[in-house]
Amino acid sequence: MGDVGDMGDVGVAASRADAPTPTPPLPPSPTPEEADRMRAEVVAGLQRPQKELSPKWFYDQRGSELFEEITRLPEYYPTRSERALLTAFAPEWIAELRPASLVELGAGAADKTRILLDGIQAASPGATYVPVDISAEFLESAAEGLREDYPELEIQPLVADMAERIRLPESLPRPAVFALLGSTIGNFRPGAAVALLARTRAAMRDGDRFLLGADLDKDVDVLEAAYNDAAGITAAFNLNVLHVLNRELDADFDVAAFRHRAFYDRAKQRIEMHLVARRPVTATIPGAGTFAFAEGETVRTEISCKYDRAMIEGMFAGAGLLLEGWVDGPDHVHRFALAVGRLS
Ligand code: AVI
Repeated sequence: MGDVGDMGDVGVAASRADAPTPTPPLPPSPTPEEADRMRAEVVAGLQRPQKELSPKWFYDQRGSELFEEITRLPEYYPTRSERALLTAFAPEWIAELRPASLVELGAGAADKTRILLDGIQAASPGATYVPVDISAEFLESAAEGLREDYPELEIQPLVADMAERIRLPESLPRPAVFALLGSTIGNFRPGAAVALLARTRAAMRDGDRFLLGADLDKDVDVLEAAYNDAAGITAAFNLNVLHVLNRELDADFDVAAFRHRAFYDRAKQRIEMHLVARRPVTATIPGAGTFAFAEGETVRTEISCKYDRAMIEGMFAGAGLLLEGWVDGPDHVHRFALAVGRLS
């Protein structure tokens, strides 16, 4: 019980997704072992035919701030769409279900979390909230604020990386809602997404529910605008990964030699974000070597999958979950979905 297990290539990206906090945490400097692991992962990605970097490296303090800005951009509809759906549907659903606990994977100080907590405090005073995040600092500051605002709730933050094993409290009160919001799931490849769901399912018992927030396939212009905002915040967020590598690995990426590119791959139903070399350029990572980028060559930094109901149902089935509930909206142009699963 309580073992959500390895979740593959998810990392910090998933744990922070759509969980903007008023004062993003200062991530601790990596230990030598963490730096070694990061170097090895970065090198493996840069040696692939399509060079790749994990989106988990986006989220240092600056990256977290930029992501928070993204969620408020006029073009970036997912946060607003999900909030509208949660506001419309979560209170009644929670009042009926009366969960004794909420486990939020990728914890939130965000207002979407508060929509759920408002409902839970009203329906089940004394319920437990387990926010799960990789950053102890983030969790502590978020938990402090929440304890003041939700005195009726038992708040038990859990520091864990969704990419690693997550051990839930043995005594987690049931029924529990396991929530994965913000379309965090979209940053996983399909196999890893099903693995994440399956491992979450392994922590669930009869009567528990899984609440997924997932972005939906839609008009390409709407999608591409969301990842190519006019203010250039997403571009800065994308390029920030190079600053992270320079700082954490003492690398010498010339950030100005790269530009942001995001496009929708309709066949794969996913946004891809890349960094494009503006000119031939090399970057050295001490202890790992020198990497050459031809002019126009790209490094893929993120995928963001966009689903339809059948895809979510299929992923749930692959993970041993039954799709019990579905709402989408709030309008046709900015469609997002909340999907509810239970053990099948
Ligand atoms: C965190 N994640 C769900 C965001 C997304 O939309 O895939 C990350 C993001 N990347 C660019 N803009 C937002």
